[in-house]
Amino acid sequence: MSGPIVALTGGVGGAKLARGLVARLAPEDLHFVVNVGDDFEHLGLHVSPDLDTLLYTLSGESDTERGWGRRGESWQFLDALRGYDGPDWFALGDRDLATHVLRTHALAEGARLTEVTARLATALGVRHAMLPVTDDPLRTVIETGGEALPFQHYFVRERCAPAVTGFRFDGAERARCTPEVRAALADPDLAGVVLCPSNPFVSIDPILAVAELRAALAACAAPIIAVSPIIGGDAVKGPTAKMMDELGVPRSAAGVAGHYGARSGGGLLDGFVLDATDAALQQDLETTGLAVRVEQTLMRDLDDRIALADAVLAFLASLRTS
Ligand code: FO1
Repeated sequence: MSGPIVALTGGVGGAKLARGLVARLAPEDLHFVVNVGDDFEHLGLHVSPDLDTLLYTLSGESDTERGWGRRGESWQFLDALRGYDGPDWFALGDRDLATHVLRTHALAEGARLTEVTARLATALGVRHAMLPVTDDPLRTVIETGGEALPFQHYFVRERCAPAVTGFRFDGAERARCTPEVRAALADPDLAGVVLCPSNPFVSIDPILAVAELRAALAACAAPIIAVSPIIGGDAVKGPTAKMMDELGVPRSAAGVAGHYGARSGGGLLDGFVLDATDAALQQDLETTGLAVRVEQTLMRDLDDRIALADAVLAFLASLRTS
């Protein structure tokens, strides 16, 4: 490897590629910049779902069947909460609770989210840097025809049912990048940036909404690529495809590529990774100024994750030399 890679990631799809990258790159060669727009306060606890998804995925602690939370979970706290008629729409498992309690306590004592995340990661044996994009409050709000919903209310309580008309990233205009994120992107040896196959609207865009982050990407000489979260017109998981329909964005990998845009046309990306199912889109995408690579992007198991990580690293290497 010729220098470190920065990977921008949000939920489960991003964490799968992250797992593959971790298998290939040493901790000093890989930094994750993670969405905090999903964060919220629930029952006085600071919950950071995307940081937790990455933490549990990289430490082997994730419940892969449920798709969120910790494996081997028990639910005594939730049952007791129900006994008080407390808010049980957001399910906090007993083991998961330890993460939120510790995080909330450390933040109240004055720690930065970056610091408490590093402490949790180290304790669970994760050696690669998991960097929240900002330590400042940044909250995704889903605009619907009716009310505007805080992200978790839309996603978990309403099960993504309301039609989306737009997004707000409250706090983004005041949020600064953390010094750790700034340093990772300013590294003169930076070998590339990858936008993981996460939801572009609610996992990656809140990261990009931090002006300093966006400026750092625009200034970076290293290639920037994205991996499509859409395969054959559908999302592997989550509401990305539904959101595209509701927003009038073409529901295809090309819609995602167009959303980010080619650097040569004033957008963000130098390259885009398409699934083999969508190979027919390659030529059209290349005419927009993007380098395109066609790969098997569906990650069913660890081998798939590592194979996609290898393809991403080879793509970045080819863009560095071209
Ligand atoms: N997702 C659900 O669908 N239902 C839940 O009750 C739920 C609880 C939960 C608790 C802690 C945590 O870190 C995540 C949790 N998630 C839950 C997942 C999460 O809210 C979403 O998957 C992400 O925000 C979207 O990336």
